[in-house]
Amino acid sequence: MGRSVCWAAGLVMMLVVAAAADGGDVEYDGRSLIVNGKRKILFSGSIHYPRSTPDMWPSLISKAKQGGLQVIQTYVFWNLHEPTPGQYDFSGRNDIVGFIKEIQAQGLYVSLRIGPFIEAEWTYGGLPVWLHDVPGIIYRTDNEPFKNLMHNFTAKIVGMMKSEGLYASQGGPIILSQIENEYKNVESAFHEGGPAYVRWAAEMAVGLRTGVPWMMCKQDDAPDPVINACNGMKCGETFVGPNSPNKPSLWTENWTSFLQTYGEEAPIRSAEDIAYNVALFIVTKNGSFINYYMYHGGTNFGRTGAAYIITSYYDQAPLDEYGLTRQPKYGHLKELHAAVDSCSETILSGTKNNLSLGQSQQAYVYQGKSGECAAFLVNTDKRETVHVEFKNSSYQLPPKSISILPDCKTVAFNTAKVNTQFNTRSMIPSLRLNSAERWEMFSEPIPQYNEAIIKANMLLEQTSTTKDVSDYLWYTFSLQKNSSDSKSTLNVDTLGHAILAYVNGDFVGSAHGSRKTNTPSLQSQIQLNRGVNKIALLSVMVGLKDSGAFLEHVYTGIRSVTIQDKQTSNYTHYPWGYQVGLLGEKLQVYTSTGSSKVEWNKYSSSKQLTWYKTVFDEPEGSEPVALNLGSMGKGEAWVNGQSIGRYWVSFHTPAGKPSQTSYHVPRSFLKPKGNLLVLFDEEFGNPLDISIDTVSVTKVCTHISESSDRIISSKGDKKKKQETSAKAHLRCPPKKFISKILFASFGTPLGDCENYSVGRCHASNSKAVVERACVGKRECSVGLSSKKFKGDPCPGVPKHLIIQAQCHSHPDLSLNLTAREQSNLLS
Ligand SMILES: *[C@@H]1O[C@H](CO)[C@@H](O)[C@H](O)[C@H]1NC(C)=O
Ligand SMILES: *[C@@H]1O[C@H](CO)[C@@H](O)[C@H](O)[C@H]1NC(C)=O
Ligand SMILES: *[C@@H]1O[C@H](CO)[C@@H](O)[C@H](O)[C@H]1NC(C)=O
Ligand SMILES: *[C@@H]1O[C@H](CO)[C@@H](O)[C@H](O)[C@H]1NC(C)=O
Ligand SMILES: *[C@@H]1O[C@H](CO)[C@@H](O)[C@H](O)[C@H]1NC(C)=O
Ligand SMILES: *[C@@H]1O[C@H](CO)[C@@H](O)[C@H](O)[C@H]1NC(C)=O
Ligand SMILES: *[C@@H]1O[C@H](CO)[C@@H](O)[C@H](O)[C@H]1NC(C)=O
Ligand SMILES: *[C@@H]1O[C@H](CO)[C@@H](O)[C@H](O)[C@H]1NC(C)=O
Ligand SMILES: CC(=O)N[C@H]1CO[C@H](CO)[C@@H](O)[C@@H]1O
Repeated sequence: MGRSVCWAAGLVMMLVVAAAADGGDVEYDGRSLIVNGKRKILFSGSIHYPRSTPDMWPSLISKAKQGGLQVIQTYVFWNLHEPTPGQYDFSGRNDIVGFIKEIQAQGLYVSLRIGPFIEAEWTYGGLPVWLHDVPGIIYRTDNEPFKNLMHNFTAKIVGMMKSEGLYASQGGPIILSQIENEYKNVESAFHEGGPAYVRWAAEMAVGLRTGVPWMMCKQDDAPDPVINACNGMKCGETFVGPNSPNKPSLWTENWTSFLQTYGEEAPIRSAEDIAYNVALFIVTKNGSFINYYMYHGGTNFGRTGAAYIITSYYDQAPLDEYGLTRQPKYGHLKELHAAVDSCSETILSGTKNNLSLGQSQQAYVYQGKSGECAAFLVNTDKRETVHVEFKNSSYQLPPKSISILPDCKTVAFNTAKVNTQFNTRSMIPSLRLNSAERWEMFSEPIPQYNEAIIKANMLLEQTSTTKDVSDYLWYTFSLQKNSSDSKSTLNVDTLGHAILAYVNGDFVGSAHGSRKTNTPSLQSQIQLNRGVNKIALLSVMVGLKDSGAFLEHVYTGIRSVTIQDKQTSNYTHYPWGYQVGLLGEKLQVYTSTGSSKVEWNKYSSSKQLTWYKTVFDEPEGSEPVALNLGSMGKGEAWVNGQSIGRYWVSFHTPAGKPSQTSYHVPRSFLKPKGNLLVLFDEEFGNPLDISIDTVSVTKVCTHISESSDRIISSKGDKKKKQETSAKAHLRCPPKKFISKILFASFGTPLGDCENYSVGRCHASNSKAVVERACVGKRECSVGLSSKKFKGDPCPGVPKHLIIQAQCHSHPDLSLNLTAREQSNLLS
C-alpha cells in the first residue's frame, strides 16, 4: 500500500470534514496517511463506546470535534460482544455500529483497534473467559485453537463493518485498523511462536481486505504493509520511528493521564506537558497521526475493569468521566490543534530544516514551494526561560516549551502558555439518603460445607470454578475438635485480590492486595469449639488480569490453608465445599423482580456482607448524576438493575483518601421517580451518608500575564504590543451564569488558578471592575490594561490578572443583582 506520491502544491487542507466523513481510499507513505488523495496531520482521540452510554455518544463526539479532533479511536471489546461462544451481543452500550455511524454523521474518521487482545485496563484484556476452557489453547502465540478463534472474531467484526459500508474504501469513516496490541511486551516469552504469530496476525488481517491500512502498536518489526506505531507519554522523545521509509509516524496512545488503581492517587498530567510532547513528535519524528489515550475515559460499568482498576476510567482526560470538558487541558489542546492545522499544509509538503538558536534551543522550519513558511521554536531546557533571535525578531521561550509560528513570524501557540481558563468541577448533593427509614437490608448468608453443591478434596482455582460469573467464591470446610482449650491461628495464602474469613459464622479477619503486590497471607487468631467447627473463606476478585504472557495460566483464588495450635494441620488437601457467587447475585436482588425474592429488614446498623436497598427520585435538570459512596467500604452498586460498577472506598491512597468516592449514574439508567438503588457491601459501610449528587462546573478561573504578548519585537514596537495585549476570558458552562467574583487581582497576584493570593502590587478596584464586566453574564472578557483599572498600581512592573468566578444556574432568586448586573443578564 505504501507508495510515493508527488506532493501536490497548493492543495487545500479541509480542517473540518464536511457533513459525513467520506474517507475514500486510504494510502500512506513515509510522510503521512493519504485519505482520498489528501495528506493529513490527524489528531485523534480514544473514546470507548462501552465506557459511556449511547445517549452520551453524540455529545462526546461533538465535543471532540470542537476540540479539533478529526478521528475517534476505539478498541473492540471481544468479551462484551461474544460472552458465550458464537452468541453475539451488539445491543445498548455494545452497539459498535451505532457508535461508528454517529462518528460518521458528525463528519469524523474512525481508527478501529480490533485487537482482539486489547489490554485497555479491561477485564482479561478483552478476551472472553470461555477461551480458558478451549482444549490446548495458549493465547497470543502460534497456537491453532487461539488463531482460529481470533481469526473468527476479527473476521466477524470486519464483516460487520463491511456489510454496513463503514470502511473508508466503501465511503465510510474507518481509515485505520489495528491488529493485536503492544505485543512486543510479551513476544519473547513465546520464543519462536512470537514472530510466527506476528507474521500470521499481519497476514490474516491484511487478508481480510478492508481497503484501509492496518497498524500494530509497539511492534517495531510489524510486517509490511502493517504500520508500526508508538504508544506512550513521550513519543516525541522515545519513538525509534517507522520500520520502513514508506511508513508514516503514528502515535496510537499518547497518554493524557494514566490508569488508576485502587489505593492510588489520580495520576495528573498537565496540559502543557501533553502539548509539548505532541508538538515535539510532529517536528522531530515527522509525526502525522496523534491519538490521545484517552480523550474520554468514562466508566468501567459492571465488572468490566481489570484487576484493581478503579471504576472511573481516565477521569483526567480532556473530557472527564461525565463528558464535561476538563479545562485547561481541553482548551489548550484545542489551541494546539488549531495552530498545527493552520500550517499543516506547509508542514506536510514543505522541506524541513533545523537550525540552532542556542544551547538547548532549536528552530524547525518548513519551507513551502510558493514561499510559505512555518516554524516550531523548541526550548528543551527544563528550567530557563530564554530569549532567542529568529528571522530578526526576538522570542521569549519558556522552559520546556515549543512555540508554533504558522507564518514564521507570529506565535500562534506556545505549549507552556495556557490561555484557556481553568475550571473546577463540583459534586452538589441533590438528595441525602440519610434517614434509616428509607433503607432496608438483607444479610448475605454464610454458606456451610454440608450444604455445598460443589465439593472437592482440594482447593480449586477460582476463575475456572466461577467462570467469572461473579467476583466471589466461597471456600468452606468443617472441622471436628475434641477439645476446646486451645487458641489457634488460621493461615490462608491466596492469589485472590481480597479475602474474608469466618469461623462458626463469626468474622475473624480479612486481607487484600493491590495491583502491585499479591494479597498478603491472612493470619487470624481463632477459637475453635469442641465438636464441629464451620470454616468459611470468601475469596474476592476485583477484575481479571489484563496483561502479560500466558493469561490462560494465571492462577487465582486460595492456594493453601493451615491451622496452627500445638501442631500445624494443613487443610490444603481436604474436603472443601464451594459456592460460586452470592445468594443475592443468584436471585438478582438488585432488580425489581429479584428483590422480592428475599426478606428485607428495616435498617438497624451497618453489618458486613450486607445488601442495602432504597428508592430515589431523579435529580432535576440535565447535569450528570453521581452517587457519593464516601461512607461505604467495598462492594458493587446497582441502579434499576444495572451495575454502575465496583466501588472500594476503604482502600486508601498513601495520602489517606479513597481513590474514588463519586460513582457515575448515567441519566439513561434513571426514570423520574422511584429508582431502585441496591448496594452490596463486604465491609461495614454506612449507607446513611450516601448522597445523590449532580455534577457541574461551578468555578472558572483565568490567569493572564502582560508578558504573554505574542510578539516581543526587538525594536520595542509599542503599537504591536498594544494590539496583542491580552484579555482574560471567562465562560460558564451552558445554562450557567457568572454569579460571583470570588477573586480578582490586577497587579502581581501570587500563584495560579489552583492557589492564588494578592501580591505586593494590587489594584484595589480589581474586584469591582471585574464584577461590573462579568456578573450576570455567561461569558465576559476583561482587558489587561491599566486604563481599565483606572491607573497603574505599579508602573514598570509586569502585571498579571487572576480572576476566579462562580458559575450558577439561572434564574437564581437568591441572587440580589444590581440594575447593571440585571442588564448584563438580558444582553
Ligand atoms: C467460526 O465462526 C463460525 C460462524 O461464523 C462458526 O461456524 C465456527 O464454528 C467458528 N469457528 C470456531 C473455531 O469457533
Ligand atoms: C523526517 O523527514 C525527513 C525528510 O523530510 C527525513 O530526512 C528525516 O530523516 C525524517 N525524520 C525521522 C525521524 O523520520
Ligand atoms: C537538527 O536536528 C537534529 C536532530 O533533531 C540534531 O541532531 C541536529 O544537531 C540539529 N541541527 C542543528 C543545526 O541544530
Ligand atoms: C535581518 O536583518 C538584516 C539586517 O538588518 C537583513 O540584512 C536581513 O535580510 C534580515 N533578515 C530577515 C530574515 O529578515
Ligand atoms: C476426635 O475423636 C474422634 C473419636 O472420638 C477421633 O476419631 C478423632 O481422631 C479425634 N480427632 C482428633 C483431632 O483428635
Ligand atoms: C500445605 O500443603 C500444601 C500442599 O501440599 C503445600 O503447598 C503448603 O506449602 C503447605 N503449607 C504449609 C504451611 O506447610
Ligand atoms: C500556595 O501558594 C503559596 C504562596 O504562593 C505557597 O506558599 C503554598 O505552598 C501554595 N500551596 C499549595 C498547596 O500549592
Ligand atoms: C439578598 O438580599 C436579602 C435582603 O437584603 C438578604 O437577606 C440576602 O442575604 C441577600 N442574598 C444574597 C445572596 O446576597
Ligand atoms: C514509549 C513511552 O513514551 N513510554 C513512556 C510512557 O510513560 C511512562 C511513564 O511516564 C514512561 O516510563 C515510559 O518511558
